[in-house]
Amino acid sequence: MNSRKTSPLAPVRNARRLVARHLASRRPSLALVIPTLHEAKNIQPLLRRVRASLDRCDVAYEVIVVDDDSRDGIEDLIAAISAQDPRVRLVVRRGERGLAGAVLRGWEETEAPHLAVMDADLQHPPELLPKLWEQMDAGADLVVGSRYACGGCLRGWKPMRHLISRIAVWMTLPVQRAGLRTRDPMSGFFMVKRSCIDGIQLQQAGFKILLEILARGEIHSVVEVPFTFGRRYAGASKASARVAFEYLTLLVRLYRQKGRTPSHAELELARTARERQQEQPVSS
Ligand SMILES: Nc1nc2c(ncn2[C@@H]2O[C@H](COP(=O)(O)OP(=O)(O)OP(=O)(O)O)[C@@H](O)[C@H]2O)c(=O)[nH]1
Ligand SMILES: [Mg+2]
Repeated sequence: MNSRKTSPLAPVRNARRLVARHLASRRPSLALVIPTLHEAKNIQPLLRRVRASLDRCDVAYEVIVVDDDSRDGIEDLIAAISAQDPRVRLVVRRGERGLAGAVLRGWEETEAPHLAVMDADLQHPPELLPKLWEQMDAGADLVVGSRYACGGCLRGWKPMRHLISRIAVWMTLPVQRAGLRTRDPMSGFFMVKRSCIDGIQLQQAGFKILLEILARGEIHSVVEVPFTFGRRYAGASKASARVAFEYLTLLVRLYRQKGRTPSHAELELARTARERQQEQPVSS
């Protein structure tokens, strides 16, 4: 006789697992990448909230955590979650570092037509994901979770960090395209259509991947969704002098390339011409 007692919650858990497996068999339309470096303490609460939020949206999604070989137990934590919900998976990069590179690697791992990114330390509220998706689904090319849009704010920052951040944003104005400017071009919380960045070689170093997408992507519409940037839940910040240096390097490169990237108006003209060509009847 089997003397092991089964938990009364076991049928509920099994049913949840079956639902997750069924949902995972759908082709993902949205892939959310979460870059991690020593974030094991944050990953479980984060993934719980991310899944609860995205489950409320009518979208087939997957979550790809890209870890740079932290060796802090994150592999086991994610293996346990993936066993329940195959929509969550882990990619470990060995011998590589860099937030932007990790995000690009995660996006390479998926064929989803909509790509997203958020930090792992819960400074980006997972509960905002449905709002971002709503705008994507309505047709925006790029949707930015914005700390500086009307209604957004920063919690717990020292005045000096606030000032530096404001100056850094102000320095991006010349490289942002007129008509497509966002108030938070350095946000790490956004969604973008894959087709807008397909074929563009983006910089692997540094933190500020959004700025480069704004400056070089084939973007026609940007929507900002305000949010409150909270405090890190656990663990230590990875922002450093090196990150600031990499930001300045990127900015200099974008200033130099400015004349060579099409403006918003030029992109619109090219799109209209393309649409007209497609509309023309094929003559026999
Ligand atoms: N894979 C990978 N992820 C990274 C790397 N550097 C940072 N991250 C992740 O990128 C996200 C943002 O890093 P944070 O340290 O939170 O940077 P921040 O939010 O600008 O700084 P704080 O406000 O001080 O937290 C977090 O999820 C980090 O774990 C890296 O080299 N590789
Ligand atoms: Mg952070």
